[in-house]
Parts: sequence; structure tokens; C-alpha cells
Amino acid sequence: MLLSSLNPHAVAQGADIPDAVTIADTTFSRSDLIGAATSVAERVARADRVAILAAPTPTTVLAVIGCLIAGVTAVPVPPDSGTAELAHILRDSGAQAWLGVAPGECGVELPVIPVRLHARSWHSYPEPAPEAAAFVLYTSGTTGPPKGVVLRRSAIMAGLDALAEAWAWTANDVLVHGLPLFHVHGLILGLLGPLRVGSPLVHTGKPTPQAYARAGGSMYFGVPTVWSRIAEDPESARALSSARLLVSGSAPLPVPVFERIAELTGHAPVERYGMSETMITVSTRADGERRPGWVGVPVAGVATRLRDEHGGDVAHDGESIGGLQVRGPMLFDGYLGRAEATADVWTEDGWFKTGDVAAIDADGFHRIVGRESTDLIKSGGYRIGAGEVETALLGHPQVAEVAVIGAPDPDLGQRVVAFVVLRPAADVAPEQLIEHVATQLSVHKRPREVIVVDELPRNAMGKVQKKRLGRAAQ
Ligand code: MCA
Ligand code: AMP
Repeated sequence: MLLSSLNPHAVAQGADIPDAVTIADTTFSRSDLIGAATSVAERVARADRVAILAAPTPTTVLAVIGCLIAGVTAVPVPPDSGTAELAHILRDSGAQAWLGVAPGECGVELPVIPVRLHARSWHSYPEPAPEAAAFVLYTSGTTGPPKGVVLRRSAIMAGLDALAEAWAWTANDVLVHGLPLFHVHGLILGLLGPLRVGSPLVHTGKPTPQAYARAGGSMYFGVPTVWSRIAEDPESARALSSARLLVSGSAPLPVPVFERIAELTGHAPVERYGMSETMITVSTRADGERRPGWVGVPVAGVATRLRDEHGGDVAHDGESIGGLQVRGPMLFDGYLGRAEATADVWTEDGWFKTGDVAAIDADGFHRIVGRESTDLIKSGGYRIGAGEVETALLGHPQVAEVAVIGAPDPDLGQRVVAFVVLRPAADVAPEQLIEHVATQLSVHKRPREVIVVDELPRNAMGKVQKKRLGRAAQ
């Protein structure tokens, strides 16, 4: 069973977990979760696919578990999604209803199935088939609107079991994080992980250093921005010294942050690498070497290889770099309704092309060097397609041309910067353009900076030279 700790037989035998999940000042015991989520399952069971506005709340937790119990595919939606993004996700996913809370107007009307926190049901559902789709998670590509990543139940089970093994994660752990519940990191690792392993979860709402320090957990998850903010708050950092494992992922952890965290907490961070499409494929092991700047070795069941631009082998000598390809049981089924885009990311012999450039050493240690395309930006651990931000800006009536890049940023890793050519006689402030993106897409996709220019640098073919813009933004 996917959520193996939510086992009604254990509760019937008196083995409850009093603090299975704590979120937004609410604590659910294991029996609360089973009873309340089964009641959600009863209400949602006749649907195939529903959308969940995935704010970090008890409602989201019960909605997600209810779908997993009933075998209904869940589409988690960022709670700060703007109108264009919301409408896209709803139309593209074919969600039939909102489960829990519905957002404001976006042009697509769906019924709302309520989640009642105090309702209980003890109905017993058979475990859905392992190949059934558990989630469609929306994630950005280099161009176009986000694509739906279809994750089946067996992939999630394999991904979580591999991490539990690598990190020696058991029911004796208490996991703490404050990550969003609409991506693999916060949702699958951060919520389903504890429910599978049986370790209590404390979700802090926001991943602030102070909240992490107060939570008193044994395992902490964070994106590099979270760890860099903790490294700048020595008092909070020192409070984490009683933990067992500090885990970083979703973006590169800068070596100085790794070292500062190790110095302040006494724990060298465990780094791991993954994608929405693959879950976590490479990780430092709890009992293994923790090398700053490196993300570890393939987890159980995963094979990796490097390929040059002609598809040739690249040596695993720790120096040579190539396109990273992976294979394993936790990979996705494809992009929803996009057979061509799905085919594009697989090689003929069945390896997934991550789009990341990496080096692998003779011991199997991986170093992620960067992405093949500059048009996928990682800001605060969020994946943001330059193309979708450009489309949003071009939708503004006063914008004539635009080029969006990820500029290096000490806090966010990269920050979204937009270079904009305005229409003649336009009268619009950069802040208004930033706000326009925040209301169309998600707040976290907004440019942190809009730079108005007379023209964009182009090559002889008329293509915008983003590398030159990158230098201008530093
Ligand atoms: C600013 N705000 C606005 C606006 N401008 N709100 C509305 N409209 C505007 N125009 C305010 C909001 O009120 C909010 O404030 C704040 O800005 C949110 O902005 P954000 O940029 O999100 O905040 P941040 O503090 O810069 O965020 C840093 C962060 C966040 C907390 C680290 O980036 C984060 O949660 N990242 C996690 C991403 C993640 O989980 N990625 C995993 C992908 P207020 O905060 O006061 O409400 S999965 C993955 O990558 C794979 C599988 C893997 O390997 O894990
Ligand atoms: P997402 O689909 O949002 O999960 O983003 C996946 C991308 O995040 C990967 O393709 C990498 O570019 C990046 N990423 C994830 N984890 C790491 C890491 N530990 N180090 C460097 N990059 C990472």
C-alpha cells in the first residue's frame, strides 16, 4: 500500500501515531488522518481527476490523502497561480472539480467538492492498482505553458523506498519542512514520505530559519535558498545541531552555504538531485561521503550515464561533462496529452534525458554542472520557463519585445530578469509589468527585475543573444 503507515489495522490494534501530521496549527493523529481522509475519499470517489489548490493547510493534506485512498488522480495547483496559469492547468488536466477550496475567477468554472476536517468514515477501500496515475504535476519547459507530469503510484513507492534506504529514514524520525505542497519536493517527499515511512511530519507553513529552529525535528528538507537563509541566522542554525539529517535539493547548494551549515550545525548537508519527471534519482547517503558541490550516487534501482552531443559515451572520470541520462522505477509515465514532447525526452534505448549537464567520477559520485538550455530558470528552487514569462509579458499591450533570463542571485540562486522593449509612446512602470506577470502566472514566477531597453541584442539570424543579456544583468 502506498501510504503504508495509514494502516487501519494498526489503529484497530491500538497503535496510533498521535502527531502524524502537524500543519497550520492542526495536528492529526494517524487515526484522524485515516478517518478524515476516508471521508474525503467517499465524496470524491466518483471522479477520475480533481484539482487541489495546494496551500499548506489541513484541507490540502486531507484532499491529497483522500484522492490516494479513492484512487482519484490529483492535480495540485499552486495557490498563488494567476488567471492564465490556472485556466491552462484546469483545461489541460481535464480536472472535473475542485477538491477543497476553489480559487477566484479564471474563466473555467468547476464544481467544488468540500473537505470537512471533522467528518470521519471507516469505509475500507481496496488499494488502487500500482500503475494508476496518482498525480499530474505541472512543471515548466523552456517554451510554452507548463506540462503535466503523470506520476503513477508504483513510481512514488519506488522513489520513496529508495530515499528511505539511502537516508536510513524510519518511523523514529520527525520530518520538518515548510515547502510548497504542489511539487515533488514538498508534496511527494515531504508529505507522502512521512506517511509511507510512518515518521511524524511538522510542516512549518513557510520555510523560515526561525520556524525550522523551533520545530525540533530529526530530518529537515530545504531548497538551497532555505539553507542559505539559515546559514545567515546562526542562532537558528545552531538549533538544528540536535537533528540527524539536513537534506538539500531542487537546485545547486553553493559550496560556501554547505560549509557554513556544516560549521554551525555540526552536520554536513545531504544533497540529492531530481526532477518532477524522475523524482529523486541521485543522492548522498546518510552513511556515505558528503562532498560539497556533489549530489551523491544513484539511489536503489537507478542507473545513470553521460552522453555527448552526438550520443557518444562520456567517461566517468569526474572531469568530463556530458548530458545526464537516467533510468529507474521512479520515472514518470509522460507529459499528459503530449506524446511528441514525451518522446523527445527519451532516447531510443529507453533512457530519460534530464537536460542537465553533469560529471560522474569513478566512485559514481555526480556533480551537476548546469542545464543544457539557459531557458529553464531555477529561482528559489522553483523551475520557471523563460518562454512562459516572455509570453505573459508579450500579452501586455505596451510591450513590443521581450527576453527573459535567469541572472545569478545570492539568495535565490537565479532571479528572473526581463529585458523589455516598449511600444512607441508606452507609459508603463517596471513594477506594473512585474505585477502583470504575478497575476497571470504565479507570484514566484514574476521577474524580480524588469529592464527597459531600446533594442534586444540579436545575432545575424535575428535570434536574441541571451548570453549578452546575462552579462548585462550581473
Ligand atoms: C511579492 N509578493 C507578492 C507579489 N510580490 N504577492 C502577490 N503579488 C505580487 N505581485 C509576496 C507574496 O505575498 C509572498 O509574501 C512572497 O512575495 C512570495 O514570494 P516568493 O518569491 O515565493 O518568496 P520568497 O521568500 O522569495 O521565496 C523563497 C522560498 C521559495 C521560500 C525559498 O522560493 C520556495 O518555497 N521555494 C521552494 C520551491 C520548491 O519547493 N521547489 C521544488 C520543486 P509572503 O511570503 O509574505 O506571503 S520539485 C524539484 O525541484 C525536484 C523534484 C527536487 O529536486 O526537489
Ligand atoms: P523540477 O522539475 O522543478 O524538479 O526541477 C528539476 C531541475 O532542478 C533539475 O533538472 C536540475 O536542473 C535542478 N536540480 C534539482 N536538484 C538539484 C541539485 N541538487 N543540484 C543541482 N540542480 C538540481
